[in-house]
Amino acid sequence: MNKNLIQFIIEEERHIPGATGDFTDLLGDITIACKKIAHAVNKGALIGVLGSAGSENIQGETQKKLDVITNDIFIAENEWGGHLAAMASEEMDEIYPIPAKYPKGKYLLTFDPLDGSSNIDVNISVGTIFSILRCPEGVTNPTAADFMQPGTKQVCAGYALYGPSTMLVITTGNGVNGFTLDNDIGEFMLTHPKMMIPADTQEFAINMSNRRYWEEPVQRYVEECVKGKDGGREKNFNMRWVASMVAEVHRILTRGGIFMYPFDTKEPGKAGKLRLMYEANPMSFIVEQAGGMCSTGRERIMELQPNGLHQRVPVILGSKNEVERVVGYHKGA
Ligand code: P6P
Repeated sequence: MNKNLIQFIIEEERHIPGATGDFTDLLGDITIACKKIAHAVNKGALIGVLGSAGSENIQGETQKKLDVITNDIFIAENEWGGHLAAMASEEMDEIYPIPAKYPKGKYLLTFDPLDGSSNIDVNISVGTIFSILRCPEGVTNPTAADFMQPGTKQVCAGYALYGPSTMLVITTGNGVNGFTLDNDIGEFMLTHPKMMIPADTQEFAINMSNRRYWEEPVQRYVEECVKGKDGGREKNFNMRWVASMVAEVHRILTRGGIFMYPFDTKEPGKAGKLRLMYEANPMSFIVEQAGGMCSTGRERIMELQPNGLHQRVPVILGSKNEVERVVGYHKGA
């Protein structure tokens, strides 16, 4: 019989000295939020949640109604439990301190409540990404500065993928495990234990329309993939681009691949498109725990010292041997 997520976490927790069950309860609250988001995403037009909210987030991106709805769901499910001191979201300019009427806890939560939301109106898979940090010792009223911890400090990272199946994939630093939502009983069941990324791949994912803005090492790598055996590589490659990072990462966890949203000169002052705190770092923790590699092209993403809640970074992640090749091209440039 497949284990459900909470049973799996409780059994994991027994290996963690001093574990109090606080983390397990927090993950339970996050899981309920993901189930509620899955329901809203699945109902879509039937309950009038598609289309634009008529507002913009701090990124200057038009918010979809579901961006706002899913952010509200994450806040409502996680603010009352007493496990968090504060939260931060792609959809909120500032951090969200836990209201005084609720007890505060020892964790900080960052999340992108609906990643890939530009796909929601065209019924393509979207996801939720979350990351759990420890609130610094003795800090009861955290500020944004208390969130500025490198990815190596993450206690847990996970994503929910709202696709043909709704899945939850998490790591607490002891490998990566995938759970599928059984709608008949409303539980996430362990279906993909110990997920590992093959070290080699013949599939790359990048938004080719940005090609003229990339740096030379990325231009070289992608050109070689496109040429395949005719360009010096030992194999031919296939290309994918879903424009939903959660779907790309899940495909790579399942069958290998390399995903790149590299540095580009498209918009001056933007180091890349993806955000460090609630996209690049949680996905890096998951990918590294599954034997993959994550780099900006020049540095390991999880070692970056954050300097802002909504800081953007270049992201090159996936099958270790291919990411190492791209990093090598950067070194040689
Ligand atoms: P583009 C979604 O908006 C996102 O943050 C990632 O999920 C996705 O990989 C990327 O942006 C898509 O960007 O420029 O191709 O639309």
